[in-house]
Amino acid sequence: MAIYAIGDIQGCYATLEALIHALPLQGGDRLWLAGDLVNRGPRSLDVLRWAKAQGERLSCVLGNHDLHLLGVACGERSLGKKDTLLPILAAPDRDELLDWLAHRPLLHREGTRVLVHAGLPAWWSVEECEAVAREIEDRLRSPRRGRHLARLEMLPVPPLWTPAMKGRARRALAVAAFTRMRACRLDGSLELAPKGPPASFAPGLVPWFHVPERRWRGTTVVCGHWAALGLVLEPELCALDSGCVWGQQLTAVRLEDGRVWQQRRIDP
Ligand SMILES: [Mn+2]
Repeated sequence: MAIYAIGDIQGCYATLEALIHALPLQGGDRLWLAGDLVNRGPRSLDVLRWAKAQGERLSCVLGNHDLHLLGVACGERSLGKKDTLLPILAAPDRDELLDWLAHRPLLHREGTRVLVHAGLPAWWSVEECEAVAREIEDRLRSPRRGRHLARLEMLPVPPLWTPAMKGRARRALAVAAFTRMRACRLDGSLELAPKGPPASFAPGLVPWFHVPERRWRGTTVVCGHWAALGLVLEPELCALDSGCVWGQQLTAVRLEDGRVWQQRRIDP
């Protein structure tokens, strides 16, 4: 039984189909998706329908674009010029799809492996990350999802967690870390602006997974979100966003042996 982890699909359904077709999937094998199933690419609706139909063999986490879709659908956020979410919002099965999406976790853990869209903040252990993820997920599944989403999106988030930080501020910071983080200062505090590769960072900034005192050590983090970073496989990191939606590759990695499959974007 193998787990195939796939990076940010962002509506590139034809590319996803081709990649899945190339995988030597056998009965009992499973799929992990690193989030951002939707937006920017042309066929987000097909991606959502496909993912929902996979049932128990698929585990996927929420990315920033998935949260944006949920926010737009309940009227708490506006569509941006580059968004390609209208076919979902107009679909006859939109409510089932959005409800399925809202029930995806922010963080999925199996043993020493964690699936999360952007990464884990240095200041929490894996167990602490899981606990705050569960708090947020409960709120996303409640009838007042829109209100909770609006509160989570309140910016600016404080960049660094302290034990005095509880409740909504702690949850907003956790969502920023789990779904948007790339660069951190050496103390682990978030710097959300830089989007480029680590080599372009200002002095004093490091990738989130290289903060020296990271409490989640001992875990392999499977993630996406950072196209400019590209595919990175390290003992504690499996970073999967290889820029499919930007005309590059959609990547799958078999977690058991690190074997890689890639499919160049074929969506128009
Ligand atoms: Mn993302």
